[in-house]
Amino acid sequence: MTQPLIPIDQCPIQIEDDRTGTNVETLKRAFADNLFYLQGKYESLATQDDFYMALAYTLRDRLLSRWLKTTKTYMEKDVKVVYYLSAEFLMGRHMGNSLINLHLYDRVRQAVEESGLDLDEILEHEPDPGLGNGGLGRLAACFVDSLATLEIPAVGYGIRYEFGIFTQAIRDGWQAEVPDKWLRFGNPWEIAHPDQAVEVKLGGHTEMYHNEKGEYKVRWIPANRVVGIPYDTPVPGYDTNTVNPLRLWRAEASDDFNFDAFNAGNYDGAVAEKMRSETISKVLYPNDNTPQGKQLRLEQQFFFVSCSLQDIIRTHLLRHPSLHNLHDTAAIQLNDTHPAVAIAEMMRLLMDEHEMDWNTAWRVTQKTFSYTNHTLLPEALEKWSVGLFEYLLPRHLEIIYEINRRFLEDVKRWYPGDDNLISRLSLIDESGEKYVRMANLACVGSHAVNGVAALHTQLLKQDTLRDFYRLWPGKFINKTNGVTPRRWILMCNPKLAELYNSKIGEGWLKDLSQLKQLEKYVDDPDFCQQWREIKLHNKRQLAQYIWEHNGIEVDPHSMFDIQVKRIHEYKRQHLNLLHIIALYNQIKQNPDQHIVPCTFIFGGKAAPGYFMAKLIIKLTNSVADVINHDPDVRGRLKIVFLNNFNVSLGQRIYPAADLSEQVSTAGKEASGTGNMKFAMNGAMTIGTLDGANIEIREEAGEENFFLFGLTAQEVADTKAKGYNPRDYYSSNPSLKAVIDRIAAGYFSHGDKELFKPLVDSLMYHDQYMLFADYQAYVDCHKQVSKTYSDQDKWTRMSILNALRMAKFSSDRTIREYCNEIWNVQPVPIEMEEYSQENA
Ligand code: BZD
Repeated sequence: MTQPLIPIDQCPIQIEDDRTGTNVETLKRAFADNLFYLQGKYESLATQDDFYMALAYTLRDRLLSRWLKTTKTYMEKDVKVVYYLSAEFLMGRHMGNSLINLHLYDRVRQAVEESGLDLDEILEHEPDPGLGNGGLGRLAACFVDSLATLEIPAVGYGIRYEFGIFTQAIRDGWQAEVPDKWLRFGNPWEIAHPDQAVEVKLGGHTEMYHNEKGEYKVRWIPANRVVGIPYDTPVPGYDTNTVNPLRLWRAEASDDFNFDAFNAGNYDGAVAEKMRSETISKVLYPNDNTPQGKQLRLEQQFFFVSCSLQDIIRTHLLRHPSLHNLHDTAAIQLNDTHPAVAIAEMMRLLMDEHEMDWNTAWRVTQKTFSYTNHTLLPEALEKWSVGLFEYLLPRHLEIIYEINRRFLEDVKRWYPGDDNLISRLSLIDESGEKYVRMANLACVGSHAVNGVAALHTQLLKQDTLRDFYRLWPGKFINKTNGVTPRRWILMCNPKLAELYNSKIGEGWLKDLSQLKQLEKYVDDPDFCQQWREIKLHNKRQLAQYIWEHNGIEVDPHSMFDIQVKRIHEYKRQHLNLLHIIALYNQIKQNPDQHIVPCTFIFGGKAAPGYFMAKLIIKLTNSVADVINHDPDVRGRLKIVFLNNFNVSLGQRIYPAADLSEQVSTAGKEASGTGNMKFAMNGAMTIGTLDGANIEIREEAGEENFFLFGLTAQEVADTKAKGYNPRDYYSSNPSLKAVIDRIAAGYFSHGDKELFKPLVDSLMYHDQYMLFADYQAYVDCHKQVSKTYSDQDKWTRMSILNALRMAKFSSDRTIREYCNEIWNVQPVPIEMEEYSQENA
């Protein structure tokens, strides 16, 4: 007699087999098995990529039982889920993270070594998935790590770009962009789910019709349809069973569309159309803080938003008969305005596809959404031309007009006669060509709006979103950013983590405030000695990397003064350069004077179309060329531009820094998160009162922070009075000498034209007020040098910085979002008992 079939999810799970077992022998067997059966290679012919792939599958297998159990638990318990919508997730490499979060580092290392291989080499073989530009995308990655670690039901929704952020090469000192083919060898971490594909409409027109109840309804007749295929990547929590999905959508042409064209005999046309559809998820736009206004970008935004909302609604309807209570099962976060079209798409789905009336749909939408703003730069606020919007999303434009009409009616009632207020609040900018203002849409459609550092939120309330704050003060809330201590301490600085573990155990990894217990060691000579040795070790490793990649020899005992981040005028990499040139001028005047040996390290990508940012890179390399080779300098100053700054390079850099450069014009950097990574790894900060620097200084203690420069208020006041950079130039001989040297072609083989645009921009505009802050910066650096010369004092300050950064764990940030915005609770995942061996 045949056995009755047991439903698959009720099958007793075999907990110790070649796909789940975690003893060294099993791991070795699984690794060999994957090499043979998945890579199709004998060990003798396998490449490093094969080994990497085989090991990645070995780890993914070990995540799967927890992953499936997590999904099943969420369904059964019908929990509220956080949906984090972000056009970017800058995840960094997965393998090291999985090893850490599965607690498998040591055993896998042993298994790999006993197989005659080197784990570090294999780890280096993983491509760094660059599906983001910078801070905003990396923040999303830290957030999904913390969500899983805190056992919060969550899904990250985004785009599976075939090409991530370009690889940066440096040719003749200039940035060159090389495409990033990160999927070339396949991606072992993701699982595609074509069964859950969804259709997305684009273009066309709308029409009215009567439904069966005799009501007027609108339907959208699209000109084109594309299909979104979801690819899921596991996001494991640290020291929990929770494994949440990161669900990224890939665009594919819809079959019936091609079929029609094909049947009509238009084969070329069908293929061309197919390719056009598929370009939607081809490439990440490499601009940060400068919107592009390109049709394809709007298509990308709408594509992933529509896929994600349809998926969220499908999930809800599996457990609930209607969408009236969607906000009880879903909290949707908009990571900047890139997904803000979701407000209109949700309204459309609820009304046109699920028969909800306007008022109910609007209530549900507002209760479901919340919005994070990441920028104060006015030019970076996204707006889409009404013409383009209408062409691509005709139904959404109608809905936005209707939201606007109702919203402005309310405003007129609340503030009668204030026409200026109306035109500022309107979702449509009508000052010239008409635009849809995405930040306004996001504010109106959300129940919470947050900035990403205290000052940033305050400035949003005061300036950028002032009028909305006046209407709804209760909507605005600050959520200071954070970063995950798993990747940004444990993974990147294992020796520091080991020191912490040896004193207080591993609890700090989930509760960073435990590091405060270590403050009692700040005067303990042994501890301080170990601290210095760890820093020196990390600096030696970076020096080795610099030698191998740049051919520059740097002294690990010199001060490592580092600025790594996107290249942008407001971030003022060129202020750093002005200071370096000032030091050089001093040496040229008096080659024998004492200066503290210093290695200045830069890294960061410029948007390909941002000429001034690219010129700053060229100037950095040109200054490096001259100074590094000048015999008068005698190696006391070295300048290094590390190309292709990305997450994995960051992991080498932050732990090796003595000094972290956070020198943006006050009021311009929303938060910064690199500043947090540096400080957590024991770097001192030289910085302005901008973004989260202010809070870092508060936490570290003001005596442990090198502060300089105008405040945001002073910047505004100085501008208002009429700022003239030439006054600073003429009255400051040091500044004049620096600028004159650049202008004279000293760093450009006598070519006076090369850096003229940069010099002129400073002399005649200086929008970011480098000249106003120059002297304060140079003076502050003198303090830094003096302090660095007293190694005991420096060590003490470094230790206190690192130990006092608990506030900047993204776990703290996420707890606040959970309690104050999302209203979600942890849901622990119970696993069946593991065998003794795994315990
Ligand atoms: O977001 C950054 C801000 O500049 C930082 O101050 C802040 O710390 C982080 C995280 O909140 N913004 C971005 O990184 N923005 C982008 O990358 C971006 C990308 C595309 C379009 C516009 C901006």
